[in-house]
Amino acid sequence: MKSAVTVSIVEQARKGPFVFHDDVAQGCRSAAELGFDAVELFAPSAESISALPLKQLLDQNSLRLAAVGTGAGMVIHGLHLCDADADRRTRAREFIRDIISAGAAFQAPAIIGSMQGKWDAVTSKETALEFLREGLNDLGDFAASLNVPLFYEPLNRYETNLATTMKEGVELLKSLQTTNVRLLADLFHMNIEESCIADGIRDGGSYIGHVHFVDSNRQAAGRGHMDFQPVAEALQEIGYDGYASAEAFPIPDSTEAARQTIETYRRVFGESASAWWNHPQQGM
Ligand code: LER
Ligand code: MN
Repeated sequence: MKSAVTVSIVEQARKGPFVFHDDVAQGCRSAAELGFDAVELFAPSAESISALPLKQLLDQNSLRLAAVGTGAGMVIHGLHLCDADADRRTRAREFIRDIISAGAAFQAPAIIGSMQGKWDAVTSKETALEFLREGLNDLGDFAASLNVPLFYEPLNRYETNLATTMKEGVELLKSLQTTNVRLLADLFHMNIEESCIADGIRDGGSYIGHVHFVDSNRQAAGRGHMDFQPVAEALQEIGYDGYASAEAFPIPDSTEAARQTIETYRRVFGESASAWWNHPQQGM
């Protein structure tokens, strides 16, 4: 298990659930000071990632890049993979493809969350799922060619109507030709959609490649009413060894949200748990 914290440089997402905003250098410094292993970056475009002195900032702070978000394609351009318009679907894919490349330069997988889109009055559920599968197959194989997985994130019902639970996510992944797509388990979405969050983690099992570590109210872990102990146990049970990445509002401020996250992370995935994760054979 490794810890990560989100940094957004998307102006239009200034009110979004990201711990650090606007300044990647400051975000990296704070993340390193608090002892995070990595940062997760939400950027307006692939070009804006390439324009950053990211390698230098990561190296200076001994951080890794955990993942890169693609949601700016939706937030800024209104693009998504299920658009009824074929040209806009192509543009959505190109936007994601470029971010996959930018992330892969740092061995960081890209995340498809809001870019998955929704079905609606124009595009039926079956057609939307077909579009989504086409997109995931294409982008999953492209990511494989760059030696990174691609993360697909089930979202709550207010943000998508395609896959909202881990079980539906697994079904979707099983229906793909590509085997390079992994699930992102976001605890905030799971708190809304799963009957039991720990069972949802078990449903996702070995398909889970990334975790958004956040509380029930989208605030930093420890500031809501989520019981993290069963979640940690379920993650241990499935042998999860990816990132727990804080995708939370900067409440009361960025530094305090990050500090509370890492404190909760250490409490629930404490010493013995990390030893288990580092040496799973001893715990089995
Ligand atoms: C993206 O990771 C996500 O969880 C969205 O709900 C953020 O708005
Ligand atoms: Mn998320």
